[in-house]
Amino acid sequence: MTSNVSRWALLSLVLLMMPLGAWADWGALNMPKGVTEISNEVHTLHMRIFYVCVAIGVAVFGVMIVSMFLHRKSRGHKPADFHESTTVEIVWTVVPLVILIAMAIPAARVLIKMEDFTDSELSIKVTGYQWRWRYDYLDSGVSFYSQLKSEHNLARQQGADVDLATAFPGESFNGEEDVYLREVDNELVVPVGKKIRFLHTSADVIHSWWVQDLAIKKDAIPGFINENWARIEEPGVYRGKCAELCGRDHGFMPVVVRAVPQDEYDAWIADQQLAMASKGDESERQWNHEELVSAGEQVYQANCMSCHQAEGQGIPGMFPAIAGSDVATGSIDKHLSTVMNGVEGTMMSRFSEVLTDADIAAVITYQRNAFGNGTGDTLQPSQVQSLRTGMTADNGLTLPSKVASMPELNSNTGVN
Ligand code: HEC
Ligand SMILES: [Cu+2]
Repeated sequence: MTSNVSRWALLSLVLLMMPLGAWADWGALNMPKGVTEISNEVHTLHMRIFYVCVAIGVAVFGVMIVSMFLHRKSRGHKPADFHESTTVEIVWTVVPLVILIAMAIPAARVLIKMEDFTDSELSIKVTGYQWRWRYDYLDSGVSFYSQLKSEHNLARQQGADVDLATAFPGESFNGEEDVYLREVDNELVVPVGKKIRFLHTSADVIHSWWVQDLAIKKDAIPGFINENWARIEEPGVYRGKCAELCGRDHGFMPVVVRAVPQDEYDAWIADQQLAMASKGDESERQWNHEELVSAGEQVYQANCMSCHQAEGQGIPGMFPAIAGSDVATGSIDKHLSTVMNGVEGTMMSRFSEVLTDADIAAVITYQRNAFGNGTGDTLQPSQVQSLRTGMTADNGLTLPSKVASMPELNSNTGVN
């Protein structure tokens, strides 16, 4: 009997030691410390409560194992048969209560700190879309969309067969460097050392903006604004993703936050403002056909190619071809309204808010002339612009008249 017991004891010991082999990966398993004041406090809290749980586990299971061992039947032990011990009841109510209160106090302190948005130095509105993020820097007027980089989007459509070495020559996706499906076209650039307030909302379904290193995971709910803040202490690139099942492609809306020193940030903001201002001018001026086609190719590659494919051939049964498409070779009104408003209930989303007038004019001109479509048509940014502002064409340009009177387009700009 004794040898039986010791054999079991030995086996259990060996089994208990086995996870130690995985000890080296503990850092990857555990919650990261992150790079903000709050994320560090969250981490400390997490570790402290984890150790409390470990201590309780060891104590409870220890008492159980020891008493089972000492009071086993083979030693002739007789069970006690008392009822309603007031002392025991008080002890097992009071002890957990004290432990819970001891854990709740520091946790509440961190929660209150998380909700304290006073003295924030910068506000960024984060809006979720299927499937991209929009960032509005409320203090400087800079705003843009951020979505999965188009090369990654194209590669993922090859499914499990994708050969990353061919799709991304010269790039290796290993360990920490594994950024496959985690890169975006436009990164969220923020200054270090500043208290940044994030305002989370959504334009369609519920999303969730999750960046571990900032200890932020906040639901983005249409019609609501959720708040959060972060003061990033170290410059660097911090990655995250949408953590809500927001539709078919919810796994493909990564977040990339690039934290830079203040002077670099100021320079970046100035660049963005300049770029935005020149985009305004871009829609005023007349473009020539070649300019539109080549600009359109860029827009197409960044925004349309992932579905309609590189040669405009589409994916049969999923995404229609642009090559020889009735829409892209037929009436320009229909083409424009398809791109501006999307097609309700399909994957073709509305681009009127995502793209500038120049982008829309360019991509339409491109689609009407590339892939053998050869219509020879040119659409000017100013035509798209006047459409948006609900104007009709008295500027001598031929405006697609049907589109101009579409109520949906006009209400979009608030001009009815
Ligand atoms: C997420 C996938 C997706 C993306 C990205 C996308 N489209 Fe589409 N597009 C579709 C689908 C799906 C349809 C078919 C809609 C329908 O059922 O009528 C479509 C239809 C079209 C059509 C009409 C084609 C036809 O013959 O019916 C045009 C033109 C078009 N898209 C242009 C664009 C442009 C321009 C862009 C980029 C700015 C773009 N699309 C980006 C999915 C996409
Ligand atoms: Cu989402």
